[in-house]
Amino acid sequence: MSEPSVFSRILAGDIPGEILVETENVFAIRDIAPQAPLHLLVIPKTERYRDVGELAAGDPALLSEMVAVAGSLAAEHADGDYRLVFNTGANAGQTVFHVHAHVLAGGLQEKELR
Ligand code: DGP
Repeated sequence: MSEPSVFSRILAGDIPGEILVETENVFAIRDIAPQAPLHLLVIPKTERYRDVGELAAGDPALLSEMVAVAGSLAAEHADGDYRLVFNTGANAGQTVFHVHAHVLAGGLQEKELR
């Protein structure tokens, strides 16, 4: 059994992190290194899926729930418009192999939209 991911440790309260929303299946936190005025992470509670490809193949309803939660958070914390980013693979910048969606919003600047 591998070690819990950093996100699971936040959910468990083992390391600090504000949980903005929690449902039966997903939760959301602020990214520790924000790249936009609003930068949240929406994360499934299960660590079973490493990336969005695995998640889409294995549990599309869970992926759908993540998208819905992202939209609700963007409406609650920004103007409702948002980017949803899934870094997939180390060469694309993925560092945590517990699938998560980056929600970027809040008056994005041109450099954030590239
Ligand atoms: P990615 O590069 O797509 O795997 O994104 C991982 C993100 O996780 C990265 O943007 C920074 C964030 N992150 C890593 N460690 C922590 C942490 O301890 N707390 C919080 N809030 N975010 C973290």
